[in-house]
Amino acid sequence: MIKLHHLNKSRSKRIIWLLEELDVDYDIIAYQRNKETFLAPDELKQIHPLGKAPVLEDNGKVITESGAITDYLISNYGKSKYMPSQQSDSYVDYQQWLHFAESSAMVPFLLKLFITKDGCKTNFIGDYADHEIGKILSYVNQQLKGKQYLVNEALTGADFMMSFVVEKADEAGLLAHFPEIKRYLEQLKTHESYHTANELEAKYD
Ligand SMILES: N[C@@H](CCC(=O)N[C@@H](CS)C(=O)NCC(=O)O)C(=O)O
Repeated sequence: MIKLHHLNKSRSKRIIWLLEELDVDYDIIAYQRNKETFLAPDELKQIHPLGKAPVLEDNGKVITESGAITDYLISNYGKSKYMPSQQSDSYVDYQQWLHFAESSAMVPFLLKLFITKDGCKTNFIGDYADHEIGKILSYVNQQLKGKQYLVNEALTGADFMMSFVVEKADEAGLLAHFPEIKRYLEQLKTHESYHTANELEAKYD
């Protein structure tokens, strides 16, 4: 049975909608935000170290990120509906919207939300950012243990996506306590194309 770990007032609502539309059997495991910090309760970390919702469990797999969950559910339970064929042009549009919803579109909304919360006792923006960066780097560091790359021990799209995050953390001097990430960054640098990209970036700067 599919399990959805759902946090109140959160992105997991979109997954509830999708599960309903797909008409699959599932259970909701509900969590409540802390009323002051608006963060998820620690129990959510028992299912995934980041302690963020939504989290989906299916067939022994734990899946995070609402975009990835959406892709997974539609690929596995969509009965060839809800996504264009991978060979079509519209598949590219589809992927763009999937990623856009959680990146470019969300950033200004989150900023707005944080501004409304700043000034409260918890000094929301600064504390939240430090706390989240630490959490995210610890998670990535732990995921990289014993691995050269993020997925399948080969260079994949995941590494191209994550290279920017890791470089920014390095530039900000945040990697001193994250040796696996430092080693991973060195691994990315073994690819000639990585350096070609840096040279091209410099050329066009
Ligand atoms: N990009 C992630 C975002 C996950 C996320 O930040 N979820 C929020 C709820 S909308 C959360 O769990 N916040 C509570 C916390 O960080 O403690 C996704 O799309 O699933």
